[in-house]
Parts: sequence; C-alpha cells; structure tokens
Amino acid sequence: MEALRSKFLGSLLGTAVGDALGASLEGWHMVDYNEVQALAEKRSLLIYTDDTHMAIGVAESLIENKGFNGEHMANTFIGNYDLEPYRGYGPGPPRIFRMIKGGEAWDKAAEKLYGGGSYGNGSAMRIAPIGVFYYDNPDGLREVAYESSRITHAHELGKQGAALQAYAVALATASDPFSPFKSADFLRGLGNFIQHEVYKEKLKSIERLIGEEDKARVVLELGNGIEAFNSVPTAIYCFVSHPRSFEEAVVYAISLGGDTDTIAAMTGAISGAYLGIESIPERWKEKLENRLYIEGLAERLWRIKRQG
Ligand code: R7I
Ligand code: MG
Ligand code: MG
Repeated sequence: MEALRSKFLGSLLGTAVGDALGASLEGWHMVDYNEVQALAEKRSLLIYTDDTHMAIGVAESLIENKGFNGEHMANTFIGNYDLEPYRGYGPGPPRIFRMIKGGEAWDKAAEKLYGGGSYGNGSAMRIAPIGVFYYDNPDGLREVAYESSRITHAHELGKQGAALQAYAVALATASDPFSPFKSADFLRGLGNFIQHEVYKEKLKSIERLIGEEDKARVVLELGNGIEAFNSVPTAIYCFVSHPRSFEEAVVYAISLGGDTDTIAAMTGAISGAYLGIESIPERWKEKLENRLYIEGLAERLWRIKRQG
C-alpha cells in the first residue's frame, strides 16, 4: 500500500518540517503569512528542536521493539538527549531523565514533577509515530499514547492531550485524501474518542470557530501555549480549517504565535498523515536537517506495520 507509506512518511516529516519552521518564530507574537514564507526562504537549513528529536526517539524505540516498550523508550529518550541536549527541551524532561538515570523507575519519575506530573505538550508533540503505527487500533493507540506520555508527562491532561493528538494523526491516516474532507465527521470521531471534559469542550469550540477570520479570537478560545490543552486543540483546528494544503495549515499554525514550533509540528503531523509526503513543499523538505534519517525511520515503521 503505497498510499499508506506516503502517510507514514508525511506524518513524520510533517512533524519535523513544522517544528523546524515554527522554531524560528517560537514565542513571537502573531506573524503574517508572508513573513513565514520569507523566513523559510532565507534559511539554508531547517533545524528541528526537541519536538522532532523526541519523535525520532519514539520511532526508534517502536522500530527496535516492533511495538511499545516503556523502559526502552525512556532509555532511548535519555540516550538521545545526552547526545544533543541543545535541542530546546522544556524544563521537565531533563530533570526526569536525571531521576531515571539515578535509579527511579521509568514510569514513576514523571509523577514527581509539578505535584503529580506535567500537562505540558511535550508528550503530544512527539506522538506522530504512535499515531501512524496504531492508526487502525484505537484502544491500542490510547494505551500506548498514555504509557509513552507517562515517561515524561504523567498529568491526566498531558496523557489525554497526547492521546488526542495521536488519534487525530490516526484518523488522518485512515482518511482518504481524495474524498471531500468532512470536518464535522473528523471532529465527531475525536470527540467520541477523548474522555476529558476540557478536550471535549475545546473540540466543540473548534467546530464553532471554523471559518473565523480573527486569529486573536482563535487564540483566545483555543490557546497557543505550552500546555497540552492550549496547543493540541489548536493544531487540530489548524488542520481542519486547512485540510487541503500542508503549506497553508502549517503557515497558519505558525502565524498564530505562541508555541509555534510545537503547534506547527502537531499540525504538520496531522496534515502530513492525511495528504501524504508529496504534499510537503519540496523547497522545505530539501532543507530539512536529517531528512533522510527521519524518512528512513518512517519507512521502517511502515514496513513493520505492513508485516503485521
Ligand atoms: O512539555 P515539555 O516537554 O515542554 C515542551 C515545550 C515545547 O514547546 C517544546 O518545543 C519545548 O520548547 O518545550 O516540558 P514540561 O516542563 O513538562 O512542561 C512545560 C511547561 O508547562 C512547564 O515548564 C510549566 O510551565 C508548564 N506546566 C505546568 N505548570 C503548572 N502545573 C506543565 N505542567 C504543569 C503543572 O502541572
Ligand atoms: Mg521545540
Ligand atoms: Mg515548542
């Protein structure tokens, strides 16, 4: 199934391209469409951040174990972080990595942060490999999204944010890009899947906001922050309001400001899973740091999936 292969590659590269483009503008205020385009033109290399670096770790561990292995994934994160600690990690993960290295259990360390675990978007931003790999198995996807989140983000809102983003990638993977996109069906699928009221409410807001011209209104209602509940729904909105174009969805995500690398990474993961790798502009792909390695991971993940 070549179409499925394209979706695996699209979601992983979509994460990386969105992350790298958004990274140059992280924390900025709202920017306009042309500014994002001009910035991409100026760069000779699109350098990704922790979002992609951790997604790479997720993929590497899934491949090595032909599925999820929590302790292995935690150790993969740690090994990768030790090699490239400069990727702009949030404050939590490096502290957790030190605890695990000091002997704490991989599934207990994260509970010690923020009095019961982080609800940052760090476990959602890296979830694309899980979204594509478990795209046809919602129960397995939920379980693995939660367990993978527990390594660094034990708060219920962190775990459910990761599961919601994973399921958005999964639904996009399962959807035919050559049929008309039905945002109401897509959002209903997500609403039936997710359990937390905070996310259910945000999904209702997304539906209401489709077609909204005022970006400030979108940010006010959905958020553009570092918390999972202020960024995962925003990324879903960026996708469902621009389902036909990877470029438009990702540039729009960045134009909202705030946690731009992460919102663009998550938007790119969903859009790439829906439209496939061909939808990512060549001029962006060719500048992406480590493009061949990331594509290779997506390829291997797809082969394992195909073998069943
Ligand atoms: O979620 P995390 O890995 O950070 C990811 C972000 C992305 O934007 C990346 O691109 C990178 O820039 O960082 O890191 P965490 O430390 O787990 O969470 C991020 C922030 O969320 C924390 O520093 C806190 O400010 C906030 N936060 C909380 N605040 C109060 N109470 C997370 N959980 C809590 C909480 O329970
Ligand atoms: Mg980042
Ligand atoms: Mg970020």
